[in-house]
Amino acid sequence: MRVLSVVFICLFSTIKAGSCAELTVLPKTFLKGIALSAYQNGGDIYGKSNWSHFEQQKSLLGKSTINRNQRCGSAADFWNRALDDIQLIKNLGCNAVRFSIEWAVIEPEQGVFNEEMLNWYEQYIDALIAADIVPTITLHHFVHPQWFDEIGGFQKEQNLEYFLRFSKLVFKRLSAKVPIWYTINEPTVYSFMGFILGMHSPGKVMNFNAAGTVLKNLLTAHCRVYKALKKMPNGASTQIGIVHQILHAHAYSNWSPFGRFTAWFLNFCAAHKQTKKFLQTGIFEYKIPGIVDIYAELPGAPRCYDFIGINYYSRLIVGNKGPTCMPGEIMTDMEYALYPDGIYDAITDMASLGVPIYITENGIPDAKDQHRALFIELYTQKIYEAMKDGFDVRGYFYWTLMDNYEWDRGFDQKFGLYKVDFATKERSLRNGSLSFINSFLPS
Ligand code: GCO
Repeated sequence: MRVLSVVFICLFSTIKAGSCAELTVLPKTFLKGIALSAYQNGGDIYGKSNWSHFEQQKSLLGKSTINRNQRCGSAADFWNRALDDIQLIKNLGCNAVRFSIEWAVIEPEQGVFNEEMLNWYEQYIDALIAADIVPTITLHHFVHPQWFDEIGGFQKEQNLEYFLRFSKLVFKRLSAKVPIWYTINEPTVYSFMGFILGMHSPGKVMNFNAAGTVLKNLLTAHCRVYKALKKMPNGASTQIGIVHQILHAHAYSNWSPFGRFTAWFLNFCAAHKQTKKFLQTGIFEYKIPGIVDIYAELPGAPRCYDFIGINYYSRLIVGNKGPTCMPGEIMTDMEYALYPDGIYDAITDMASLGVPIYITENGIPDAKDQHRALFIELYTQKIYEAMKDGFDVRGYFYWTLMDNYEWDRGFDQKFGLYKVDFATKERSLRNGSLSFINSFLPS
């Protein structure tokens, strides 16, 4: 049935967009990769990060915030198996990988830098390059040293200097070998999940002032890091950008005031509009009358990115008593359905910033491997379509290589192209992943 629907979709898009074959012509420089983050794949070696701290914390109700109290531990054992896993990345036909440098591992104690782990990263990068895989680096992927949070973390603008110092140190060491750098992963998600929903570190609930301040400071940090790295050796020849998540909420019915209010509220907190405006104009406004009023200007912001990274999964449908999708849509294991049109819209939306785009994350939680193939086919098809329509998409990074620690969800959400048996850490390719192998084939 699934095969039939894929054939049908292909025929349909043939009529609409020319021919299926035409869609496979790719620029030679196109990056096809997988995205991962070191903590989600390997945990925190020294137990000195905000997340290893947060995992021990109880919520206001006295319970763990993490689903079934699951701890990240060594996750899929990234730190021991990363070199062997390069072959798995190769087997998928990738020519790039996005991974994070864990600040908590490089600077577990304030001002003490871990030379051994910098060497480890350098060896990993060398091995990727030797395998013809382009390494691309995220400097902050939700995780940082606990000491940083103890002095106020991103809530205090004066603390940004510590993130800047770490970023410069890593860039100095690795930039000769790494052409693409992402300063911060999903500032909006960090702010929303950590300071409004309380489901991510540091677990603050409904603190709009903190959420807005942190978002402003993360965007400011991005700009400062961008400017500083650009001035360093290799700065001019590397591409530096930010990774922004797009997840719009829509009311199930326009007739439902509750649905419309919920959608508005979620969209405010997800802060897409505020972030895009900041990147376009340098003006940051985070305002709900009577609740929060934050305003800041950073006139240089529109010149602070060489590209934009988009993380796109789906949209949220809210205000319905039943399933959180529109009738007939296919659900993933999270609260969202397959919605491939959304990735096209996300590209056109962010293209107005006037810089190239990388899809830095896209993937499906699908434990039974029922919809993975279809998901990948439909979404990658939409990206091709956008490229054919002239949008400058330079790469696609699938989330993720293997099953990972999905923050407050623990290990239950299965995003991996490879399934991980967490008892033995053994990896096995999922059937649905074949469609990733067949996507973005070099022409
Ligand atoms: C995020 C992150 C990833 C997630 C992925 C799947 O969006 O939260 O960048 O860390 O694991 O997006 O939800």
